[in-house]
Amino acid sequence: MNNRTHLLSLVLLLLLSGFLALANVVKAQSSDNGQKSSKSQRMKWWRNAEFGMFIHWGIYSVPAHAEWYMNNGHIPRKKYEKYASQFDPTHFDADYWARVAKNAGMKYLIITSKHHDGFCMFRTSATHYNVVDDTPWHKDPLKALSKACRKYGIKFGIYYSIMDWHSPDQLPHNDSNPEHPMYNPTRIKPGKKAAYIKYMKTELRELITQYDPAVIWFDGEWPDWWTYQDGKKMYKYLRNLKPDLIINNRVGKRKKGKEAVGDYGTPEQKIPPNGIPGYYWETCMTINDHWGYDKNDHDFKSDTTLIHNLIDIASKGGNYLLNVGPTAQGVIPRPEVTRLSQMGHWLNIYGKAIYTTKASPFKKKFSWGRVTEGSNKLYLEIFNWPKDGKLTLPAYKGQVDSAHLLDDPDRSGVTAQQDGNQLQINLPGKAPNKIASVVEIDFKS
Ligand code: FHN
Repeated sequence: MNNRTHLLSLVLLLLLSGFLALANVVKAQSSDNGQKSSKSQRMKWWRNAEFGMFIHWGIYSVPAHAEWYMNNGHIPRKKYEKYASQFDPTHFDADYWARVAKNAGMKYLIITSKHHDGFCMFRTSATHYNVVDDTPWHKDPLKALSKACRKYGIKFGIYYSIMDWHSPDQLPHNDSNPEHPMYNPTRIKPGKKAAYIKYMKTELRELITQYDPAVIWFDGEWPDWWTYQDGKKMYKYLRNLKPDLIINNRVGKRKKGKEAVGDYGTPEQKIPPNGIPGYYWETCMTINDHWGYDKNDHDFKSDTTLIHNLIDIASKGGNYLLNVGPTAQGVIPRPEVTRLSQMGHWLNIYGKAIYTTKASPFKKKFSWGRVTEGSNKLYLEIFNWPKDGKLTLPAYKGQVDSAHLLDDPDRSGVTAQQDGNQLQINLPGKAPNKIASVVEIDFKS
C-alpha cells in the first residue's frame, strides 16, 4: 500500500473519529437539552401550582406526641406496634380533607405513606405492618384521598421515608439497652441492604400503580448506608416506572462536585433569603411546631405570617408546602383548618399575583412588601402601606400601560409613571387589605 493511500486512509480515519465525537456531543447536548426541556415540561404544573398541602398522619397520632415519638420516647418496636391496634380514625373524611386543601388555594397534596416509624398507611403486600391488615379500621386512606384529590383537581403526591425504624433489615443506632432504643440514624444489617432496597422498590411500585401519584417526596435519606449512587439508581427506577413523575432531592444525597439527584430542593422550616436561583425549590413548613399531631402543641402561626410566607416564597421563585397533622380520629385540627381557609380567602382575591408568576425581577428588597412578575406585569404585594402613599421601585422593562389595585373593580386611585431609572407608584390613602394589598402594573411590551 503506497504512502498516498496510507495517508488518505489516515485522514479518513481521523475525519471519521472526529465526526463520531461531534455526533456524540450533539447527541449529549440534545439529550441534555431534551432532558432540560422535558424536565421543564414535567415541572410546569408544579411550578405554576406554587402552594401545596403536606399531611403527616400515622399511628404516631395515637400517643399524640408527633411523628418522632418512637425514637424520642425510646419505645421498643414490640411496644410501639401496639398503637396500630388502637388506630381507628372513624372521623376520617377524604373528601373533606381534599376540600380543605382546595378551599385554601392549594393545588397539590403530599401525604405520608410511610414515615420513619415504618408503619405503612396504604395497602401493601410487602409487610403486614400496614393500615389495612394491622388496624381495627382496615381501610386504605391513600385510595380514598387520591380519589378525592382527582375529584377536586388537586395533584396527589406521596411521602416515603428511606430510614425505617421498624425494618428487620435496619438496626437501631443504639440498642445496647433494648428497653431504651435510640433508632436515629439507623444502621443497615450486614448483607441486608439489597433486601431493604428490594422492599422499598416493591412498595414504591405498589404506590405508583395503586394511587398514580404525581410526586414522590422522599425523606430520611441521611443514614450513612444510603448513598449518592443509591439515590441515582432509585431515581432512574422510578423515572422508568412513571416518566412524568416528580421526585424531590431527598431521594439522593448531596455529593461535592456531583450533580444533585432529584427534581427540586426542599428547604425545611425556612425560606432561603434569596431563593435558590436556577433551581426548582419548595419550602416545607409546619403551621405549629410539629409535623405529626401533638396534643400539647398550640403554637399555631398567624394567618398573616402564613400569607406573608406564601408571598415571600413566590417572590423568590419557590413553592410552599404547608403541613397539617391530623388526629388519630382523622380530624385536621381546627386551628389549622381556619388558617388555611383564611389563606384561601386571600388567594380568592389576589391569587393572580401568586399562581403562574415568577420571582421578583429586582435584586433589591423592599421594606413595604414583595414583588412577583407576570407576563408584562408586576404585582406589588404591600404588607406595610406607605404613610405618604408613595412607592419607588427600580425601572422595569417597557412602558407603564396601567396600574390598579387587584380588588378594585373601578381600577381607580392608583397611578404609576416610569422615567429612565425609577418606577413611581401613587396609592390611595388606605390599604384595602390589612394582611397584604396587591397592585397590578401592566406594561406595554
Ligand atoms: O424527620 C422528618 C420530620 O419528621 C418531617 O417529616 C420533616 C418534613 O420535611 N422531615 C424530616 C426532618 O427533616
